[in-house]
Amino acid sequence: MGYRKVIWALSLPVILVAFLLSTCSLNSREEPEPEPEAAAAAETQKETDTTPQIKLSESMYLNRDEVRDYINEVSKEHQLDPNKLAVLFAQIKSQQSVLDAVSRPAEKVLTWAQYRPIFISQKRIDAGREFMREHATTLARAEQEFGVPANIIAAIIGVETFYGQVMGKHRVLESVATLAFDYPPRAKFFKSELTEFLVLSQSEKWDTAAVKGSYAGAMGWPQFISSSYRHYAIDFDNDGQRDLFNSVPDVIGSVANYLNEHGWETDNPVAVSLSVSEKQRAAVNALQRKSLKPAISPAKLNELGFKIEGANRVSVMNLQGKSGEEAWVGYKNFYVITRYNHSALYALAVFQLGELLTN
Ligand SMILES: [Ca+2]
Repeated sequence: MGYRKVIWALSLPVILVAFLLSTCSLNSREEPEPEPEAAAAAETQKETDTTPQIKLSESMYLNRDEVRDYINEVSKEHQLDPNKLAVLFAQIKSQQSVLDAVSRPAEKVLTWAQYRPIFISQKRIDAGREFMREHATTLARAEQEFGVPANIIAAIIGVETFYGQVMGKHRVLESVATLAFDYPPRAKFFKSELTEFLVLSQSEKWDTAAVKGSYAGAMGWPQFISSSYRHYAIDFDNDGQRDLFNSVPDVIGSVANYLNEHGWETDNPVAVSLSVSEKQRAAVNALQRKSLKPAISPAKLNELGFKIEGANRVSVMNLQGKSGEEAWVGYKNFYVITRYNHSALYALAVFQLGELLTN
């Protein structure tokens, strides 16, 4: 085994050539045994090497059984070229910055008082109003077709990427592979997203290694992860392509389609703040649930003296705001926004920014 490992780790050109000439390397859990002609080819390759130099110490994915098994499986299952995949995986390495970022998402570590000003800023409000003016016709068309208000669509794009200005600098292939193979708590999810990305990338004819996004693989103006891109992105400017990186109409239509598909209720409310007295506080706090799903009957709130109407079930949130505790009631549409990002803070930021864009 040791000897074979040495062979396998000899140099990247050796690996690639051995790999390209010997497809059986992907069909076996064993370390691959370079075939004689492959070894010879590799020797020649060394002398007249024209391939880009990649430091082997930084590119170990192809050395790992689980990665080769993955390439083998995914290529069979989705008719992807295993050799092309191997070349792609030889170009990437595990990213510590991605592992650092995934373990401390803002939604998990910040209070509402800390989270809110990141997204509800005068600059983001002004830019959002400008965005709504500039794309009024498209937003109106999306609202008409999908029943989602223009200001909510604009607010999501504003919160996600400051209206297309900050779309992420990580290579999606590399960051998602890092999370798939080096972040055990969410390995299953990110392995599935990695596959979605490889399939999407092929069907959209992207340069797979070059596509950029967030540390978690979210892409374009609306930061769709690959599975969302595949299932919810639409061509809203009718040019025959779904392009969430360059086409604002496609972005607007896709966000509206996403919310619509997740159950947006046209003309129904999103959230309302509760003015809670000290006497009511404990009873209101007791209605908060861990799940974001609307599960509380409004009657329970109304018994406490509130007047909540227009829903069978709502959620109740108590958040640490700038001036103390803030209580909020979330409707089904609030829940739908959390399907975009599973966080009450996120949905409340979208809702409040949206309100400010129309005032
Ligand atoms: Ca398009």
